[in-house]
Amino acid sequence: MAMLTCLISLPFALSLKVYSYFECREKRTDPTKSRKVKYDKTVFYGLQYILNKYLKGKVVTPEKIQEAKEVYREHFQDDVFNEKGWTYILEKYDGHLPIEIKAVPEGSVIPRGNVLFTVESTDPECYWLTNWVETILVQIWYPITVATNSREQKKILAKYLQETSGNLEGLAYKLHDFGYRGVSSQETAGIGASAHLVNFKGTDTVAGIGVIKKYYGTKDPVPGFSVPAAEHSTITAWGKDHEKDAFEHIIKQFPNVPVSIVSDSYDIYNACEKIWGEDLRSLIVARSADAPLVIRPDSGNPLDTVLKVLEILGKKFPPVENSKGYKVLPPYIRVIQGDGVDINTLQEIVEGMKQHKWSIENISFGSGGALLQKLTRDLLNCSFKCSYVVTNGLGVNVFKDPVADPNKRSKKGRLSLHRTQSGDFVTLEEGKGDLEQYGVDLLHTVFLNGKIVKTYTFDEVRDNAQLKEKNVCEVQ
Ligand SMILES: *[C@@H]1O[C@H](CO)[C@@H](O)[C@H](O)[C@H]1NC(C)=O
Ligand SMILES: CC(=O)N[C@H]1CO[C@H](CO)[C@@H](O)[C@@H]1O
Repeated sequence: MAMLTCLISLPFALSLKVYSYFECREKRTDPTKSRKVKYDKTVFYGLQYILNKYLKGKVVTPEKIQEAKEVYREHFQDDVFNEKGWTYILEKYDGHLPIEIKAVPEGSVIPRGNVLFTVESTDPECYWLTNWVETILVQIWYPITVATNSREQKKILAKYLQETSGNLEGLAYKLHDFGYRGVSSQETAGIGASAHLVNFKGTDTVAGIGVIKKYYGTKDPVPGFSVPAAEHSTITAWGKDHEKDAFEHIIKQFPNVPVSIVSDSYDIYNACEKIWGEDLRSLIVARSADAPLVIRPDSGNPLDTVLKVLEILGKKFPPVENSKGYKVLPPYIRVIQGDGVDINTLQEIVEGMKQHKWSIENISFGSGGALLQKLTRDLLNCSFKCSYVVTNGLGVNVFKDPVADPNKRSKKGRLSLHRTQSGDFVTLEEGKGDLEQYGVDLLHTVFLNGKIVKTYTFDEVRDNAQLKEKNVCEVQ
């Protein structure tokens, strides 16, 4: 498919270079469909993984050429495979790809509509390679989208945490990744969980830790943490009449660390009121602030359930009022809501808690499918387009501008990304960035002729994506 696109759209045999770019197209405000979350900016993350895993080093071999040739012949019922081109790469470059990729630093938070990376062929014989790598590179939409959506949720949490407690303590642990089983594959789990960890530190999707350690590296031994937790079978296996015994057994097993216990196997309200609030009360109040009981409801309307659970717990374990005038449960007891949490319900729950005068400092959230899987490339309009070619030694700016959708107009010519004096980002088209007045180009060469020439540690990625105070105010 990629090969056909480039042969059909760029058929000039004398083309010497093809230059393409990736962006998350700017959304235009459509008053009829105003989305609650605007996603004005995106977190650039995940290119380093793709380059390391799929594009660096000797990726063309005689065996792969042979195999592709056979598959293509059957697949297209024609000999369209570019055997000569691939053999040229194998012989001249020992199977390394003669392309250059320039990108913004990983973790950068860039407004939609700006160039994020560019790809160009570096050998006139291999002008066709640029569009060959398009499909795999565009898969970066996924880590970008997970990291962006997770960061928007962090903004919401930061805003309400600040308002209801006066500080941002514990923010990095407020949204825990519950998504492992809800994703399509092991690879998706690794990439998606690592993208969430750009913003947060709580995860049960341990595959993300492996991805970060292998492809980025961190100063800490691990970039994400979790706590012992009960799931339904560890409660229900005791039988319906023994929920209390199950609870008691688990909290006694973990006296010195936080322990999360799912409490809705039969009746979450009864569990909070009678079992936790009466039968086991003395065991709970004896726990320290470092080893609280974390009660996990897991069914019902998320907002109603959270409010009712807090109200019941508040009667049994009287809350204190914090400096901002919001109620906080005692340090030995917390709540985690991990069911039905997406960016919209999250906003509703924290708003509802605020209205009912509950601080969000001692509640946290878990999110699974909505965090890692319920996302598509359309959310941020991620796209890859050719903007410049050199043919017969002559550079030509190219672009598309479809009559049916002006939003899909693409950029022209060589591109560069700059910061203006007011701190905004601007993409310069048609090679204008070469003029000195715009300051340095923020796109750096990360890949050149088969080698990765610039890398980022996960700590740098996190630093680049960090929330600033003004971001918290962006939440409506
Ligand atoms: C982004 O994608 C959505 C969904 O496909 C579409 O409705 C919208 O027009 C696109 N916006 C732009 C700027 O391409
Ligand atoms: C009163 C109370 O329990 N406060 C705790 C709420 O959570 C924060 C952050 O996890 C703890 O430091 C407080 O002790």
